[in-house]
Amino acid sequence: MSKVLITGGAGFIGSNLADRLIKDNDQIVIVDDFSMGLRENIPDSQLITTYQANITDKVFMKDLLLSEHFDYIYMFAGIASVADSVERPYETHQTNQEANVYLLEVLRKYHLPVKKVLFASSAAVYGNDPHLPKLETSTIDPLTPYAIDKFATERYLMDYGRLYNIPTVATRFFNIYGPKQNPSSPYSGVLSIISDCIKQGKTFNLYGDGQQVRDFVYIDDVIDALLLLTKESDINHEVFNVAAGVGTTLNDVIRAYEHAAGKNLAVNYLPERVGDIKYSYADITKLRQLGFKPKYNIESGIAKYWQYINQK
Ligand code: UD2
Repeated sequence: MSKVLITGGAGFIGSNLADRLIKDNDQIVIVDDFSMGLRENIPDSQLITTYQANITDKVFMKDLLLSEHFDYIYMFAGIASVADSVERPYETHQTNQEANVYLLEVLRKYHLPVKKVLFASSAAVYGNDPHLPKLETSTIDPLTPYAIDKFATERYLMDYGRLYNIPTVATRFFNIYGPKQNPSSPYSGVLSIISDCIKQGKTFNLYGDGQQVRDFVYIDDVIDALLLLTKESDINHEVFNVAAGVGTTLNDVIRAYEHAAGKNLAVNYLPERVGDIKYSYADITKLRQLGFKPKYNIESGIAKYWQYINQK
């Protein structure tokens, strides 16, 4: 039984992690401002305490860290929309970088003992470099405030880790999909939007020709990776790609979804999104070397996701 903090715990990844951790009888504290996360995502359990707060609230965060003494900290809170970071670079920076550095600073200043701190970074740090697949050692070219903040926070995690002896690790997430992903924004994960369209019989707006490639990874595999990097290994001060390690075109994803749902998706083709990356997929050798083995491919992952969506 551990004491765990999940910032952004009402969001897609954080709430799925909470689902898994309550099975270990962990005591979980969730901090979320509910800007994208949903209350209904949080499992109903006495093991969970939820605070509606923004991670930029320094007084709140400091008091929480000093009073609770967490074993594991998962830093998932953030403004997830790349477009939003382009519109509001300074404000999103406060959340996506500054607040995270402050959390590390409290750990350092007060010598708080932690077993592991994990930060959720993104494949966005690789930018548009054409070399594929993306390796952790590939060129870094963050092209937006979002990507810059993700990369800078990664570096802070690594440096606070090494300089002040705090066990830290960062994950570069590729395209995660599965239950509890909120489809409400145009910048929500494309599979949550496709699910919503298929379920409601709505037309899907496809930006580009559908030949763009992404590395889609099912949420259960991501949770396995997170546990591997925190509770199940002493790996420290390293960055890992978290993906399935397979590139799939958006057209193939749609075909797989139609097959799983037994329904056709109405598609409206629109021009490519400005700044959209054409090809992105990961080399996951580094994570595999720790024992990671994705259980789902795109067909089985979508089939499981559809089962959930259809029953909801
Ligand atoms: C993902 C991350 C983003 C950032 C980026 C870094 C998600 C949700 N977003 O963006 O935060 O880390 O990677 O590279 O994981 N599309 C449509 N119609 C729609 C929505 C999307 O055609 O209604 C297309 C979109 O133009 C893109 C593809 O689907 O080509 C995937 O879009 P996405 O927003 O799910 O993910 P991505 O890779 O752009």
